[in-house]
Amino acid sequence: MLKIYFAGSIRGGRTDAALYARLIAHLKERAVVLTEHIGSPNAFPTIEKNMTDAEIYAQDIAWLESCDLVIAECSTPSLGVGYEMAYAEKIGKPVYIFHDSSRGPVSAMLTGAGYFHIAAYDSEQALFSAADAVLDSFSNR
Ligand code: 6IA
Repeated sequence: MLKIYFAGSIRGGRTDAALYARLIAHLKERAVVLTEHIGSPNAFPTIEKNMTDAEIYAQDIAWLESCDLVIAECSTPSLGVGYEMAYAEKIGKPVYIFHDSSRGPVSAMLTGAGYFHIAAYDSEQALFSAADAVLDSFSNR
């Protein structure tokens, strides 16, 4: 099964946590999501309590190295997600970035890099359809 590294804001702000959870559930119908905790309603701060930051970093880097593709929801800006995007680019993983069109453009460091697949969506259904199209393109490879 396709392995997806899903990236979404944790310490950057949990405004979109419920949306991450719904998107992750949707992706899991067809793929393995290595980082499904990102959508957990309690991801911050309760479930951090058993891991040091160094352990979190090491685990996430290992998952990034082993994934087939990265999907990031970037409507809430996050330093950690930005770091993961740059890391994924350096190791050549395909990265698909989605953001809510009503909440402004994403960083020029992402749009300007020329590496990332970036798509704005105007409804949750549009987001799911766009994600489905990404998965379709991988299953047909
Ligand atoms: O700067 P941020 O915290 O917003 O960065 C969020 C991104 O960094 C996410 O895409 C995650 O992949 C990664 N990240 C940040 N904190 C954690 C974390 N905390 N666990 C896993 N990935 C994290 C502890 C929660 C865990 C024990 C379930």
